[in-house]
Amino acid sequence: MTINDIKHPKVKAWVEEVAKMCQPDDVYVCDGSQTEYDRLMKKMVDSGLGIPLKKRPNSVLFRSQPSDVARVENRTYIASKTKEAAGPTNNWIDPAELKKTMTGLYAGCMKGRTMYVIPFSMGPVGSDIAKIGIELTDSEYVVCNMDIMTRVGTKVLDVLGTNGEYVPCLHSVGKPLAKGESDNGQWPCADIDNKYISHFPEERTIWSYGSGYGGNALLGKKCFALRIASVIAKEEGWLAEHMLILKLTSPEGKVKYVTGAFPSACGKTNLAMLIPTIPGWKVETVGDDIAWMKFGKDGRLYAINPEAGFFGVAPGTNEQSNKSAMDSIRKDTIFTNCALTEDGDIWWEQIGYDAPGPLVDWKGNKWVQDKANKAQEPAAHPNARFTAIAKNCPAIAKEWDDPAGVPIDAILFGGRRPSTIPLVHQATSWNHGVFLGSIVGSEITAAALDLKAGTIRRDPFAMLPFCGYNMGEYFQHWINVGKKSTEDKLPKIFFVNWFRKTPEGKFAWPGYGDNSRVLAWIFDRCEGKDNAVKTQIGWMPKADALNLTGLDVSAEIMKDLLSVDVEGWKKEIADVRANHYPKFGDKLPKELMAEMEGLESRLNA
Ligand code: GTP
Ligand code: SPV
Ligand code: MN
Repeated sequence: MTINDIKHPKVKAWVEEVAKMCQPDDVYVCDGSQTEYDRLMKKMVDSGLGIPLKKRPNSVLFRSQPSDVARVENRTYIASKTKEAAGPTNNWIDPAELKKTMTGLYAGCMKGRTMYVIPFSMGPVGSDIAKIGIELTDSEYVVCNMDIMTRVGTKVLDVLGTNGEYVPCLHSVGKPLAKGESDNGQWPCADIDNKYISHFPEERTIWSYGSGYGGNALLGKKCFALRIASVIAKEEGWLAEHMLILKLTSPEGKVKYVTGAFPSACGKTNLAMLIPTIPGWKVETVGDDIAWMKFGKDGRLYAINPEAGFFGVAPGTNEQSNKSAMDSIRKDTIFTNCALTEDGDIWWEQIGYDAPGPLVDWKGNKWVQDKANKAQEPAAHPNARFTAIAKNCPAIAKEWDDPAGVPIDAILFGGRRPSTIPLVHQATSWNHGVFLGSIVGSEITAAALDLKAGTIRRDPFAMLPFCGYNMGEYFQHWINVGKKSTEDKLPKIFFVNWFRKTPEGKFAWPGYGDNSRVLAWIFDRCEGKDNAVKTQIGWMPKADALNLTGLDVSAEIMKDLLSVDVEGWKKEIADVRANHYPKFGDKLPKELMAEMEGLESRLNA
């Protein structure tokens, strides 16, 4: 389709204006068809960017520049009119200044390339809950990934009509081509100091420059469905969250729906696709990364997954840890920064078997596995990813794309915490749960490029990199949401930690499928079963309330996992009081201060 197929005058004018600034050779409007996807994929294979995988039908491997493998948090901006609106945890630049800088970068940046117009819907096309975006990009990789991750094409333009609302999303890799030049196997992106992932919340606009990586470039995902949507959600009284959504069915056939916010690379995809190790239980996937939750007429919170695919962490994914993900990526998948085998398949660390021979690693170099060398560089980047179609997941729940959403019974918070935080505990009220969300901390993972992996940082609600406004106001919004309904209808809130370590530095809890044991306890809590004791920090499992049949964990370790580490918690709260909460100044809700003081006095009693 061409620009003249756009019937929405405002969209058309904007596309023309951007084309004038970026000067692409062509403008092409995406129809979202398979033919279009195949043609663009072929173009990338021909230019040496993509490597078709003989072992996986319709699947292609990409290797990015080593500087473009993850989100860049210190190049991500919330350019609200005031710095205060962006808050203490976001990078802020005055919007006029940022636009000036970026307009300079955008000038002529698409020369030698095609500018693609991607009309996309977050949520089922045409449903009340869905929101439309239009991404302009000079990257075929972005078009193909957006095709999988969102609903793209003509049908979206039809819904948009001549005056529908949309979020304009502008993206360029920032690498114009000279006449006759091709990418020639070189992943196009700007150098690291020239990347800008910018959000203009008042205008509901996104401008991204210089990166081709997922979270920086697939603008429907973190930029729109979290940063911009969180601003809209605050205004409209709902929640846009970095959460998985799962459907949990008990052996009796009863169903509960659970959401969970864990920071990047902390286990959302795995929990959403879990295969229980306890008999009779079933987990099905509704979403693995983002949840939009709105109140139904019945006063309950209903969640939808606004995405249509999974952009999942590859390393650690194997038949044991996540069989459903392995099944989802057998075909129709885009792999990024995984290693390549000689027979045309992907490989990564902890894929469940040794490298079947010499590999080409994610940097494009020959790599021979040396198991004796514990310091060997990994063959796949730790943040290597797969982009897979949700419908290809065998564990997908039948209601995964129901525009009505699913009623949420429980919300989990968690992160990678080697000590202090027990395997599971439950908040005693909504506000206590909001308090727990506000103090989430985690060891930093490889999902962001510019942070030091391994150190612990606070990542409230797993939203630190994704909240589009002042985090103190975001806390208040969560408190306010609780006032819109009653405790019996609101989801119960839990804090989980699959990542406790033993003194030897091994994971104390086996995790993955065994997390179903914790989910079963949570299910029973939601049923009102008498399976918990009240402790200083909240409700915890009564002795024998957690099903441990067949579990290979010593009684001593289980005791550690399920008791209150009073001294550890005192340190935790001292850190919240001294270092975390003061950041929010007078934006910190008084309810959270009260929760913190209550916990302090219970720990000191
Ligand atoms: P994003 O896509 O970055 O938002 O991450 P995510 O929260 O969906 O994380 P994901 O489920 O992809 O897990 C990231 C890493 O954690 C993978 O390497 C997993 O193998 C590992 N992991 C997931 N669940 C568990 C668990 O229960 N225990 C342990 N030890 N590791 C886990
Ligand atoms: C995350 O980092 O939380 C992701 C991957 O889910 S990205 O889409 O790149 O943000
Ligand atoms: Mn994520």
